[in-house]
Amino acid sequence: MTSLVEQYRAAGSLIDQWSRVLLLTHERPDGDALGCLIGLSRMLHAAGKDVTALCFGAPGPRYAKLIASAKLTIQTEDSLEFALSTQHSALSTQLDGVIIVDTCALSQLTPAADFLKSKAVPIVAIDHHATHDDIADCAVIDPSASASSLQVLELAETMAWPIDLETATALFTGIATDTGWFQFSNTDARTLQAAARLVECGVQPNELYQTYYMSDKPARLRLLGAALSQLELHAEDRVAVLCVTPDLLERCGATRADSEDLINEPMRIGTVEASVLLSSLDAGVIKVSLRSKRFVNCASLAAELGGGGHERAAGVRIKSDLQSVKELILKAVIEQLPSTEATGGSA
Ligand SMILES: [Mn+2]
Repeated sequence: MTSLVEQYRAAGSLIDQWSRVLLLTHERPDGDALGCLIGLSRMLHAAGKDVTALCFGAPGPRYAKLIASAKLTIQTEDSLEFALSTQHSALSTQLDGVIIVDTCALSQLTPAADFLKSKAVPIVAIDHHATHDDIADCAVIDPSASASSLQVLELAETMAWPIDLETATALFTGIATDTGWFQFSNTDARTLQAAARLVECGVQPNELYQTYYMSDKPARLRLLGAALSQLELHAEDRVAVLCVTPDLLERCGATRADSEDLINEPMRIGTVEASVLLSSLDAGVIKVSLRSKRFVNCASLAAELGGGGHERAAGVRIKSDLQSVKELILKAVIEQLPSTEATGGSA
């Protein structure tokens, strides 16, 4: 078993040899995905490398300032889609390596899946998810890390890559958002110590909090209110279900990005053990997000249905109608709950 430091050194040494690097992360990138993408691309750019960071899907509006401050052009998939889908060998002549961050699952990298499977270019993966595919030549997979941005920070420190304020801000963003601003169960000493090192670099946590959580547009709050007004509680109020449909988004003048973190709201209810968010996407696909407090293993539940994630937070996409998916997920979640007598709950 190689130590974490040795794994970082192996990944870092490989990256150090590359001059043209493509950075990839999961579809619909969150704060951690963007933190890794922006942090890594700044550090590699500063080292004189030619870096392309590719986002599949637009980042949430709250991260506009982070992306702008990083002076980074995050390309959308359109610009490279043709190359990823059809020109693997041509792309391999333009790239020395690919770094995948905050995922290592082909199902979350659909537009690049064929390219990655072609093994045309060496792949490094930095990920903290329990479920992953065997696609990387060199992988640092660490489910005990609260965020991939924490892994990127540790990688940078291991390799002595300089970390400037914007890089530190990006990595702090990733760590803070993946831990629910240091509230979730993944917030450990390693996380807080890493956050402290980033604050020593000049990061201003309060300013970032204002930017990310106190800068919502009215449409987002309208969506929150509308979704919560239809909140369903099942199994003695222990399972909460929220649904976001295109119709609801339209009524609120909101976009899908506005539903980020919506799933955490029902967790405020004392009795709620698990929260389920069902979002209907195009082409009859339902995106299922899962969160749990203690008993429900979201990762295994999602994995059984073809998705993945962490024990307390996971997701899966299912091609079916909303009602069928709701019934399927509710049954699976409730099966994992202990009897109410065992938890001391009232019947
Ligand atoms: Mn993450």
